[in-house]
Amino acid sequence: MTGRIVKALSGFYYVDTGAGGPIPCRGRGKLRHQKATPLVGDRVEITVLEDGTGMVDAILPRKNQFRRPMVANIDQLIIVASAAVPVTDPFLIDRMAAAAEWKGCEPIICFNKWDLVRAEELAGLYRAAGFPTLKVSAETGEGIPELAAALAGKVSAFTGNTGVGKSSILNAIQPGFALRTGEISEKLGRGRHTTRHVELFPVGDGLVADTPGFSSFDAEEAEPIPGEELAAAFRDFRPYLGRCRFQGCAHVKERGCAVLEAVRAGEIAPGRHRSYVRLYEQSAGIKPWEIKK
Ligand SMILES: Nc1nc2c(ncn2[C@@H]2O[C@H](COP(=O)(O)OP(=O)(O)OP(=O)(O)O)[C@@H](O)[C@H]2O)c(=O)[nH]1
Ligand SMILES: [Mg+2]
Ligand SMILES: [Zn+2]
Repeated sequence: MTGRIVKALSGFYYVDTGAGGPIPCRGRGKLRHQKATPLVGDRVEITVLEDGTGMVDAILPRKNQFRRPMVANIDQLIIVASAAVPVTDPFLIDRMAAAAEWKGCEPIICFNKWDLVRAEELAGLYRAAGFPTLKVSAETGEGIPELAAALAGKVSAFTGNTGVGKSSILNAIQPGFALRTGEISEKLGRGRHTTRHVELFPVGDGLVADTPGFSSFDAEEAEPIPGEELAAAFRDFRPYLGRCRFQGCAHVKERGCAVLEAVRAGEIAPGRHRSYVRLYEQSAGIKPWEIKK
């Protein structure tokens, strides 16, 4: 039988085969020998045993895979951001958007807590950069129908710093989920990790993964993108690529750089370019085996 892993917890992979509930499965030893770790979102072949549990025999080829969050075969990454506590560092948005783009996954920027802070300027910046941008409030329900419409027919994953309201948004879309959400620790300005595992939920004819948020401590732990492929993962840079004076221009501080010219002309937001430079500098330290599309 084939199915999709919808949850991975305590050594079991829960496989949805489309009939009945998800089947708890163990991984076969040979997967370990192939160093293949099944991920939530993986399409897998399983054998169902007499006791109703199963074995994962093989992982079918992936469209893409992420380590932050740990998911595979994602069509859309919903980057949840907040301009209220805990405030999202735009660098995190840029990093996740570039990773999604590079892996062939559509980034959607979703500003939550719109009832508390209407971050029009920031949202406008991302809209101008060419991203689908949503403004929602899990509290009042504002923008939730638009988000639900964007999820239709796709496999999506929520990501964002802990406490931005990923689980709250899912509950707003479908109150029946009753996912646990956590109070923000005001003193620290960041949430505790409330969601502790990745799980895919059906929403209409789509699937959405709730994921644990990242904290400020692992903000530097990136999805590594090779430096020479980074500029193409910034969709607002693309119109200028190939127009620099020097071939192989890094778009950092080179003379005659068309990207830098566009920043000076106000066509590319300076903050987006700063994020690019920060990721470009990090890319120098990437080991080849860390790179996984
Ligand atoms: N005012 C307001 N509060 C919100 C909104 N969305 C979430 N919250 C609150 O923010 C806190 C954190 O929400 P969660 O849904 O647990 O955040 P999360 O992103 O799932 O966090 P992790 O699971 O730790 O990654 C809770 O106290 C929510 O009630 C919103 O749109 N408006
Ligand atoms: Mg959560
Ligand atoms: Zn350049």
